[in-house]
Amino acid sequence: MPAEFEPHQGCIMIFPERADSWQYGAYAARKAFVQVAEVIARSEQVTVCASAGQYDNARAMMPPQIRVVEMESNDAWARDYAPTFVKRDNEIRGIDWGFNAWGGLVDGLYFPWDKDNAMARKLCDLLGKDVYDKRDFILEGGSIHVDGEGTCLVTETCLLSAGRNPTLTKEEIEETLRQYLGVSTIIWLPCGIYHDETNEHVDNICAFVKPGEVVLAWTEDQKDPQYAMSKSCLETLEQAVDAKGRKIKVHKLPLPKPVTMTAEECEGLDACHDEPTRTPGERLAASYVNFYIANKHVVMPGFGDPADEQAKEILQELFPEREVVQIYARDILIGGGNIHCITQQIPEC
Ligand code: KQY
Repeated sequence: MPAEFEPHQGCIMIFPERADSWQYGAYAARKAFVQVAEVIARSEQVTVCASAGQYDNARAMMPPQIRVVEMESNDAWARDYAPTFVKRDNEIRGIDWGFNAWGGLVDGLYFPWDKDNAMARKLCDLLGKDVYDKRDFILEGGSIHVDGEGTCLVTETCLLSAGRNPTLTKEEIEETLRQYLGVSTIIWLPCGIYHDETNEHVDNICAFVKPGEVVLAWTEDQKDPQYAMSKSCLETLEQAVDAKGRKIKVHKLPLPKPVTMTAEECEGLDACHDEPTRTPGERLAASYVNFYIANKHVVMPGFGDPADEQAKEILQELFPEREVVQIYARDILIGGGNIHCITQQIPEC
């Protein structure tokens, strides 16, 4: 699997609409998705999937250079159910993993998820890519990060969760990642971001910025439960050696102050499974690590926090060849993820 910082053919996104994920009919979220798509489309082809009911609206809202296709989904997390693209014999192929809404009937986030689960194959057909069928293994794209040189980062909380692949041992899970992603070294971070409802996807806590170097979400506030979580990840990374035998260089990326749901935002969300989707004061899994590396830009979230600027400066230093663009992403975060979670790159051959 090529790293995200390698050249892309394009990027896949999905137009948001479900009323229990996106407040007030997803109007604000859609505007944020359009901004993300527009920045990415400055340097690579963006394809946006929209339901039949939202196709006209998506086409009208998205700038003309963005391709909009009709494809049904249950929600809008392209990172997690668009194919994971890998390269073999100078050909790009897609992996169709099993998807069960982040934990199925154990601790999944909605039901059903059948349309999401069908997307990877449809997208491979649309893009003319061969597909590896691995639907007997539950994996979301946001739960893996690779360096393109044989190393994969994951979290134990997610990949070993009871709702994913409970019949497989850690070694068997590693073997599947080795076989399908072409990696030889898997670095298991113990956890991710506090209150991350995906069982703490790695793409919210830690990401490669180049081979041998990562950014790690960090807080200096020892009273914050995130402090011990980030510290345990740092300790793992300090002990780790990547597939090429390198020690990992860790760049700390500050976290914003805790971001919590307002009563007004909660009122704008439909219930899910007869229960409130979110409650006032609930902490969201805000992190600047959830950025997308496009061919000429890094698209990162902002939260209206004093740390926005500092996080942007750090990323700009780490990506001197790309322009870092920060997009106010609270309306994406309310859905449960961020810019990395709503995008999936298609690597160049
Ligand atoms: O990859 C993600 N972070 C998506 C989470 C979706 C949660 C559904 N509310």
